[in-house]
Amino acid sequence: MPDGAHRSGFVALAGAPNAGKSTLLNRLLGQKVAAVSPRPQTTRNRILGVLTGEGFQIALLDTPGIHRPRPGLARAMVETALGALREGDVAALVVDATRRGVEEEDEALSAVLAARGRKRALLLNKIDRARRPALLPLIDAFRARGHFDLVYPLSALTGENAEGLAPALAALLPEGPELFPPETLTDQDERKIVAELIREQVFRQTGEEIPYGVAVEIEQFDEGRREGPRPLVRIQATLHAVRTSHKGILIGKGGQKLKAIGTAARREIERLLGCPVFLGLNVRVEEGWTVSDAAIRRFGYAGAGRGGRGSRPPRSGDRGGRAG
Ligand SMILES: Nc1nc2c(ncn2[C@@H]2O[C@H](COP(=O)(O)OP(=O)(O)OP(=O)(O)O)[C@@H](O)[C@H]2O)c(=O)[nH]1
Ligand SMILES: [Mg+2]
Repeated sequence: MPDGAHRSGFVALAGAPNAGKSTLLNRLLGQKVAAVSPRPQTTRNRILGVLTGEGFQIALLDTPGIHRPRPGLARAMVETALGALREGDVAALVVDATRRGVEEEDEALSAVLAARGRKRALLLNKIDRARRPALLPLIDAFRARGHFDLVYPLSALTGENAEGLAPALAALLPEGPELFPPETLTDQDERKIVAELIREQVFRQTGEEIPYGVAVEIEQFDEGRREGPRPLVRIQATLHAVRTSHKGILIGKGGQKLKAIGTAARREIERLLGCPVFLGLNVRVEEGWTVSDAAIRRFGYAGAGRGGRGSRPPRSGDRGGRAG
């Protein structure tokens, strides 16, 4: 920082589904820790990424897209995003700059503006695809609805103008020491990232409502041979489908679909782990899990902030998660 003070704090990346929050997190960290897909509502958890630079440390929180949710998994996801906004020193609204204007019901904008006492940043993403003349009116439209301490256009995908973002965000943070050891990259352990990389391929390779009903569970993560002369990590994972009819689609004719998901996921996992991987996938049906509080918790999608426990009694639709 120019004034020589060390700055540190939390920056919550919030925005509508598909705005590019997770792409931005991966870009800023220089490593893929969050799943990215062309479909909205890919991210289900808060993901911490730590960016340690010259004179600053930024704790970035990637969050699920904020939208008007129905009960169940979607509601849990939006609550996770709102919780992260309350924790951040900076509430950063990530906006798809190719959009025409501020939509009347921009839930993400309202949530960011409601984060009182926080600094606010407007990050206009996807400028590689936006029409330049349309950017200023778009910025004006957002500014007319609330104050932003920083307005920053960039492309998380191509990296255009991305370099200056970290120092610009750091300038909004309070003075303070590092919050994490400088080598920290994320709070997601390898197993968790692996599960997300598999789920990402489900999002990329299946259509309609299929990916929204899938949770991925790592059953086995055997790294006994990771350091050996012929390194190999063996991973066994289960895709939990919300409906019996989805199971067949996930497996595909002659197992083709599951094979394609597994092959693409394995490539990403090998890049992450830096060694060859055996990936075994199987599909199980966990009927109705997306509307079961117990199952949502079991798959790790609830209680992202404090006090996420016990606030609601079990409901009759709750099957308690012993299916399959
Ligand atoms: N052209 C372009 N596409 C982008 C950019 N950033 C992200 N995308 C694409 O936008 C889509 C959504 O990206 P994500 O990073 O998954 O978006 P998100 O905001 O995390 O979405 P949710 O997790 O669903 O809320 C993907 O297809 C990305 O490749 C960008 O700067 N330019
Ligand atoms: Mg995301």
